[in-house]
Amino acid sequence: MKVTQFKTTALSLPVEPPRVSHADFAKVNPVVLELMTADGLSAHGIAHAYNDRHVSVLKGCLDALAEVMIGQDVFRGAEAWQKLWNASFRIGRQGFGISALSAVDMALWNLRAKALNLPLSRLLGGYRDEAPVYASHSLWRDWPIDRLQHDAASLAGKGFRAMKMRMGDKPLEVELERLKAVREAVGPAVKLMVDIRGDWTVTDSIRMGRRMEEYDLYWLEDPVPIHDLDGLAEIARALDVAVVVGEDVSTTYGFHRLLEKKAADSVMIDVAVVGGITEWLRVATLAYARNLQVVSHLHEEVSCHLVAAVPNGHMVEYLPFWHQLYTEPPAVTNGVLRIPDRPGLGFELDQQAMARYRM
Ligand code: SMN
Ligand code: MG
Repeated sequence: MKVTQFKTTALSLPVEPPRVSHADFAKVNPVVLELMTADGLSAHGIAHAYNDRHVSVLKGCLDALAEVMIGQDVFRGAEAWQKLWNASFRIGRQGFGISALSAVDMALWNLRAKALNLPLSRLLGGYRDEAPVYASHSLWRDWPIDRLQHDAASLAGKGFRAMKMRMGDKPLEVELERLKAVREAVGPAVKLMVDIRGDWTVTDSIRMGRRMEEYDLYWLEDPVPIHDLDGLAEIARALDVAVVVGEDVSTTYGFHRLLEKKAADSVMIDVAVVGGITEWLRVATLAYARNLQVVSHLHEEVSCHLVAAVPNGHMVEYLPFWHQLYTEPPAVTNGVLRIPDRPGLGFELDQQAMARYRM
């Protein structure tokens, strides 16, 4: 079975309410890649930007890499990945270059699972048929304390058993007060995480990590910038609370360095940053060899399959950005996302919505 055609569609979707974490974003720009075969099968993968002006660059990378797949045997996945990797040399192996490669790899896996009439998670490993999620679509940096408390309690009321707050822009004492307020709002049973997006120093992180243990912090994410692997290792060594990093790390090579340095207690992998599903699974195996769990970053419609496929899959990040694009978007019940019993991703594009948001 060979790839005969492809189509890329650039979209512009509102993000409501606008999010403030490390950067403000009120827009998300998915570029959807659809791969087609001569037998009439088609399957999609997604890459995204957060800015209307950036999207043509991303679409250009995707068009250039998808082109390489014309005539590709769908069931020669490792060969396909290597061809994409070779072709990405001048396009770039970080940023939009690797996002584009990732989207092509995603679409290929989706196509394979559809051709075999299997849910993707089962083709990839089939460890279980559901994945626990954590709520990541609320509790932003600019929420006042009363809104933090209200939204945290409401998430817990909807059945979320884990949730993540954003921090990093305020004085440390203020951040502690905010964590305390959220802990009070949700009670002791809910897992609470904080994401700093690299805005603290090593000293801040160690001091704060220790004080946050009083509020039973479940993990501390990206306390310092990802390029400071020595700093991360120092923080991970000093703290009892788990240090989780990896959302900005691309390829097995990147994660190999991170793990060699012992810069993480648990690894976060973004399927659109790491190099697609092929590379996500390789990194999960690297982590498995060190008895580390893996969590996903974004893309819950793909990530749920990945976390459910591997024995060290821990949790799926739930941060819907483009649910409007699916006829039946991923739904969370009691803090768990059930893998659809449908072929491939099992989330199909709504072509009317695609037309509505097309740029
Ligand atoms: C994050 C990263 C990119 C976009 C939105 C949010 C954040 C997370 O670091 O982990 O969710
Ligand atoms: Mg993060």
